[in-house]
Amino acid sequence: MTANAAERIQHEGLRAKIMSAEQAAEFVQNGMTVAISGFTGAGYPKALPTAIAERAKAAHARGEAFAIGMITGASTAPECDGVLAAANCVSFRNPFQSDPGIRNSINAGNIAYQDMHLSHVEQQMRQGFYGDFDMAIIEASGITADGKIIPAMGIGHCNEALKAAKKVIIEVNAAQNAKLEGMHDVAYDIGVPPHRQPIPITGPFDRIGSPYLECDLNKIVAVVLTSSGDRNSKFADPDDNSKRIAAQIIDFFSHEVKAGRLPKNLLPLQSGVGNVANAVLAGLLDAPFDDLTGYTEVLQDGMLDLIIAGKMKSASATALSFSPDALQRFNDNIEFLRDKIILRPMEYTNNPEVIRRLGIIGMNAMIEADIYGNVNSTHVMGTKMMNGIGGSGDFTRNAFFSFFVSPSVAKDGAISCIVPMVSHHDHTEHDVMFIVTEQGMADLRGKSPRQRAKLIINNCAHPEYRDQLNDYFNRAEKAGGLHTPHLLLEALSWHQRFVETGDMRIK
Ligand code: 0RQ
Repeated sequence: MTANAAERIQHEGLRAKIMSAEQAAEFVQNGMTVAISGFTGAGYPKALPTAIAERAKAAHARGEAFAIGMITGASTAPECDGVLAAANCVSFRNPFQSDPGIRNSINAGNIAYQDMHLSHVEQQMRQGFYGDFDMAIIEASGITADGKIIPAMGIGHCNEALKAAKKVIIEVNAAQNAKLEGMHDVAYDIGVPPHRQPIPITGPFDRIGSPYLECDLNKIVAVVLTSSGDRNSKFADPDDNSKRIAAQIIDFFSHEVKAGRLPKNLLPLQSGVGNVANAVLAGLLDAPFDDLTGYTEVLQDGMLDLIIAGKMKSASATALSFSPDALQRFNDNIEFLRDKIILRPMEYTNNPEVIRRLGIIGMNAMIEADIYGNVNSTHVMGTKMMNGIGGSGDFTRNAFFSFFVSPSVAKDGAISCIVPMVSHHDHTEHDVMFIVTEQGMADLRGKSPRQRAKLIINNCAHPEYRDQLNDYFNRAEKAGGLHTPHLLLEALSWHQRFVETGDMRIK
């Protein structure tokens, strides 16, 4: 990796547009809608957000308004979402975030946040109801002599952003490995109904596009050079709960292979964000499955290690989101990995058509599930936004197997992650097939609501909450029951009790 980012820009005309982040930020005006690259802490611009934040602070100091609407691929990092939120200059944000600063501003009502399925983002950008995209700010790892853009560690919505935006700023980051060139597969023109065509991905590693992003070069108003790493958050080492969750899923896979319902190398795996999801993949390292494949949106440490260990033969994702150690392993092994990892736009990684065709095994973490199998992935106590639904709905609804995983309790046992009724619905009982906690697993396939309730309470809930849940369910059945027994006035009382007393347990 070179320290001279200018060497990464082979196109003469674009070299002439190199300027400082502060100069480039002058193109960003109050009220603009800006598409910004970045997906789960990878591939986000490192310098422009700070320069825009400084512009905003100066404008605010003069008593002038300065705020932008901001559409990313997914979450970015403190030096993107964080600095912009701190400067109070984001009016609108979608589709997914995880930075504490922006989360607080969203929950305070200062940012209008639209939490949405990632597979919808590019399609909705094309539909035009966001208005014009004034600017796209895209991180790249280089620019070829003919002006093609070599993406960085994440693609997300970059292809659509470059197409939709009136003006473009490219940040070329020399800290990104130059050997990323060739690992991407950027397909365009999914088409608009009624002329949309099938996406020709019939295996997780099919290539259907080109390794480069492209745009009208006349739209590029600035090229900014940077040299700093992605967010690269460290994962917690898998704890006992995560290991128990992983072990149950792996046992279940063995059972399904034996029953002839899964091939020996399973089906392409999708794994969501977070420590538990990553731990499940770590568990597969020692499991008796080989030639695994991945078709996921974010590829984290667990999947990388499966590939390096020779357990997984290939994986497709839209972003690489690694801890610092895993990034080192990625860079050390990049020659080996180059023909085993493919990075695509999120419209393809998360496309329901492809997910259904490939028969993905979707594994996502949740905040809470209710006794009937509805899942809340996004809202703490029904009101506080955590991160967003991200791609969990794209996969859950369309997967061959859809798992939701979580420890059975949070906050030292004061919160049960199995509740009578979820305080916010992201995934309905119709889509959720398996719930797994460290206590056990509930296989909800082919079960009625009452059958599901018994399984979820007795297999998945923490023993401290089982009697309380059974008591709720039994009283709801006796009180008239019907198809899905509930005591409506009591259904959300567990959350209310936590809000009032700091504990869901009835003492
Ligand atoms: O709080 O941070 O204060 O300690 O939630 O919980 O158990 O560490 O779980 O890191 O795996 O994240 C659902 C948020 C889980 C994530 C969620 C508290 C708990 C802790 C984190 P602290 P854990 P994880 C593809 C898939 C939606 C998007 C998605 C997520 C914190 O997985 O955002 O799946 N998913 N995308 O204490 C109150 C409860 C709680 C609770 C846990 N019931 N009530 N707080 N916590 N359960 C990727 C993309 O789409 C980009």
